[in-house]
Amino acid sequence: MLKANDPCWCRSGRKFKRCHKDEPGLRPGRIGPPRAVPADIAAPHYAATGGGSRRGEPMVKPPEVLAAMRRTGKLAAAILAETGAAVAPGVTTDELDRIAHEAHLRVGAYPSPLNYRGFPKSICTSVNEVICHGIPDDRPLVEGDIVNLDITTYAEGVHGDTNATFCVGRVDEGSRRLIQVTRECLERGIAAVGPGRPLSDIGRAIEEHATRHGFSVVRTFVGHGIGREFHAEPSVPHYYDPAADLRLEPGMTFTIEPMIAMGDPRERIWPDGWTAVTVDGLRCAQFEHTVAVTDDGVEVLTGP
Ligand code: EYL
Ligand code: CO
Ligand code: CO
Repeated sequence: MLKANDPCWCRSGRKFKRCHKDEPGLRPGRIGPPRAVPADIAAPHYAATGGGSRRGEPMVKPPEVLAAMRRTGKLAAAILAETGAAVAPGVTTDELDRIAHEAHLRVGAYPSPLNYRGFPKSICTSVNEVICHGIPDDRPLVEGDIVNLDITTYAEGVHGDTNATFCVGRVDEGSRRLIQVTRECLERGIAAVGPGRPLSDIGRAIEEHATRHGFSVVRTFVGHGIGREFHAEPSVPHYYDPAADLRLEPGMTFTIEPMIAMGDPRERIWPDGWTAVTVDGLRCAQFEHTVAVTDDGVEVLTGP
């Protein structure tokens, strides 16, 4: 078992001292019942059916949708900060789900993941080698873990999607570097957004930074258009894809959400149908913002 502060360089440096491969690996915990949302909170269309997003959302949003997305994005950012502040050894991921769920209800918002394609909880919590879509359960966080909290908020008829990776107590140097490089990958992806630029500039910037630091980019899961629907066009790859030749236009809104792995970026899905873990059991980190293309650059809608 890796102890707090043990150096872990995995494949990312010359020293190969200890590795997260030595860890026992995460096991599924018990998942509690879905949390209730009062009837006076407006829910997205899929909340009643367990369906997914509908097609037909325009990529370029009208000003009133952008204005609503600005407000909903700020709600999502505040809920992420509040929930992240509760991350500590001994806290279960279901307790984090409860905190985020209640924060949504307090501001009259619906937690978008709840019953999206049948997802059973209000947020995604992805620990250590979980790439994304981890389901909150009764496992207490342990000192040395890393945990991503992914919050999507639905208010005023639009979604805001943001996530961040947090350290549980003291965390080894290799994981801290992974988290820092992943944060920088999101920043560089955002900096590559502007009117007239090809969408592929985003993935190019992210992949360059990740690989320069010896990490790899997850290819299966991508960023996505967002607005009145949770998931819409375009797809936003976090690696260089020459086929992503869409020219960005003012008013387009999408997420950038790079998942950066210490080792092999390929995934395996747990029998729950959701939890995506790295095939080699090495750790993965992620950060996400919802952004809008502006007349002269980019606006982060899920910023403070
Ligand atoms: C749905 C589709 C396999 C996404 C997010 C896509 C999941 C697994 C196929 C959250 C929850 C993206 O954008 C997201 N987070 O930032 N479900 C999601 N799916 C899905
Ligand atoms: Co998200
Ligand atoms: Co997203």
